[in-house]
Amino acid sequence: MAVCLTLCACLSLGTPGVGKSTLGKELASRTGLTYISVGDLAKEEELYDGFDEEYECPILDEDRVIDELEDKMSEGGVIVDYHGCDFFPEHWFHIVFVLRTDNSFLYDRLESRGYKGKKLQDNIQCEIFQTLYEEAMLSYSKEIVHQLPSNTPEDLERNVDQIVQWIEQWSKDNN
Ligand code: DAT
Repeated sequence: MAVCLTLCACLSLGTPGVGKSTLGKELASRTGLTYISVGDLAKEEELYDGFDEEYECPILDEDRVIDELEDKMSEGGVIVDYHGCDFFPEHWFHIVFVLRTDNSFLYDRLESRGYKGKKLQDNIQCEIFQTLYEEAMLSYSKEIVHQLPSNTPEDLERNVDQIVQWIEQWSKDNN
């Protein structure tokens, strides 16, 4: 008998440097879900629509990103990593987690990534004003949005364990 499983889809959100890709890759190796970095996908497929001189970064072509991800999302079983979320269809995700990092840790991580000046300050402000957490709370049902601290390796370990448990529970409840 064929069994059709509904696969959980997770969205990992947060300011650059909070640890989304580190967490997403670790989760993928623990759960067998597929890790998708929207930033990497955009780079590989050149899903851009111009260049933002002020923020020194290419502008994401959100419609093309949605088109590109549509098939994978309908299969499910993915962990999507991106800093923002307001352009994703709401029904794509079953669990949304927003990683949060204290300024002192985030400052060092972004500085060692080569961020400086306005770009560094803007990203720190983005974290202080919890911009992406609020975007997530406006874009998804509040019950599926979870805020997680991401300051230390111990936080990372705890977050992975917790999310693995959520995914297992979600799979039991929905299959
Ligand atoms: P993001 O994908 O959000 O931009 P990242 O996964 O590349 O962030 O992590 C940025 C840096 O911080 C990288 O050197 C790994 C480190 N890091 C990530 N999560 C951490 C944690 N919980 N504790 C300590 N360092 C962490």
